[in-house]
Amino acid sequence: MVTIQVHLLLAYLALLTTCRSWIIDPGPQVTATKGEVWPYPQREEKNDSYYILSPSYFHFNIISEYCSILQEAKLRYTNIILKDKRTARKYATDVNKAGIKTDKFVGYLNALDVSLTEPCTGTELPELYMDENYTLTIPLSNQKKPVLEARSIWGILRGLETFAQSIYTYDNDPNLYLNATKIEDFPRFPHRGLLLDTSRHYLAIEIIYKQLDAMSYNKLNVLHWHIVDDQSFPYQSAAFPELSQKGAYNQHQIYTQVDVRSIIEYARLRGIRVMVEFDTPGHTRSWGAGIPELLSSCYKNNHITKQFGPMDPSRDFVFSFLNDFLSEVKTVFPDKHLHLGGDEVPFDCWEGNPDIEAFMARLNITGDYRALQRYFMQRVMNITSSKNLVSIVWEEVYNAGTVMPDDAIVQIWYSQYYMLDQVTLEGRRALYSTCWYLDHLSTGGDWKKYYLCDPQNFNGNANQLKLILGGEACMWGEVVDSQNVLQRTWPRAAATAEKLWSAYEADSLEGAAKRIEEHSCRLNRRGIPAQPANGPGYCLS
Ligand code: CP6
Repeated sequence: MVTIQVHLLLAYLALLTTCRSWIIDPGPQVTATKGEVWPYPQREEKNDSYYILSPSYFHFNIISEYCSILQEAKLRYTNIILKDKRTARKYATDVNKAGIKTDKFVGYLNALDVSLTEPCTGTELPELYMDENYTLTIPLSNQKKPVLEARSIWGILRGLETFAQSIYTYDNDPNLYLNATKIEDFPRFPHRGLLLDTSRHYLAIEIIYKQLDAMSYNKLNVLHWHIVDDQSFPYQSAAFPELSQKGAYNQHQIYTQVDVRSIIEYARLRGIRVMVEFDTPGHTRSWGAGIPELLSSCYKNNHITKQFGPMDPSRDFVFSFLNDFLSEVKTVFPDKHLHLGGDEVPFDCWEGNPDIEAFMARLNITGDYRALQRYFMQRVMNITSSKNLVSIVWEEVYNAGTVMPDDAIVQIWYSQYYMLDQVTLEGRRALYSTCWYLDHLSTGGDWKKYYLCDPQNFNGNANQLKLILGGEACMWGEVVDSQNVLQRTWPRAAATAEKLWSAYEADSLEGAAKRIEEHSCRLNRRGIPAQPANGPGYCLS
């Protein structure tokens, strides 16, 4: 009896203590790190010794020849570092119980040498497989100079981001701090993308700029611009202006040639490729507003209806139009890759259309709509190849058994890892997105489910693994517009960014939670309205 009472008392006390800690210690769910880098660098030797970086003296010292991308980056990062003072929570490791600083003060850091070891003209374009390696050395002794070194301008850009993220400060402290470190960094995958959809909702140019800023803060390097779709055609074509005149939601929500070029240039200066997608033959209803002959008419009980389906493969006009249209696209979008879509092709409007049925009979494929789908995509890919562009297609094109150019890339969006195995076993390159759909919401802190995904989680040999170019976080536009797209993208896409940049076993969920807590606040300070990364907590502005 007595023992039972003792047990009850102990249980009661335990409960009381737990409740008390809930009541009197309502701290953040996850404590943020201080000056940690996101995405996590490949190799880092960090030290407790720290420098003080005085805002009135600090400057970048460029010890290479003139390069305009570098000059512009210097201005941006000078702004970020000096105007955007870090505030991080004070840490027990900084002071011992007597309140004395235990970390070692190395000295004042007034300059970072920036050394680009190979020439840069300032006109270069970011591309697949570009060199993004860099080393950042903040030495243990102030006898040696701190230096950021890279062979290419893209590596310098990534290194400047790392340097800026490493700086921290304290509440009410005018100084900036930086720990001694040696970082040797490079990306795990060459293609690290974010898909934005500007058809379901128009995204203001300023919002696209913010997305590009945020991408550069996460070392993402491809903007997959799903620019048009069924719902609207906001791309203003120079050769076919009727497409946006009739197909855009309205004439305010369009991207002019100047807008598109500005976005591409803004991205280029940050080492980000713009890979545009013109999805065909499905997802094209808005094209029909301007040029109705492109689409197949739907039939019901042998009668034509007012409905339109995918592009009409039976008309030569469709392919000669696409040839002309894609010629323009190639002059506007300088990337060597063109995304042709090819996803979710509905057959119901090809079925019963007498012209299409007759055409299929001529091809000897009566009743085989998949064969017609293959025919369409093959002809479009012949057009892209003839323009020396590399095709990227959604996985349906591959699954339909389409004969593709050897260099065509397959983007997987609904199949699991086994499809990566299948595609790469043929020696074909692949991108993965299945696990990174940002329009799928779950409860707070859902970055973790994105963090647990790895595009090399299949039993492939070394050659297969090399064919995985990376992946993309997809922010489809049905339920996001300029008002909420940034909040919904960040910091969730940051999880994808780290999986695609950092080493296979970069960090635990626990470690990542602390760093993403800091990173999300960092994005806020830099003007990106990222939502809270974890549970309850706070940012110091
Ligand atoms: N739009 C286009 C979409 C989607 C695809 N293509 C999509 C499909 C399913 C989900 C999310 C997005 N909205 N053109 C598929 C690649 Cl769950």
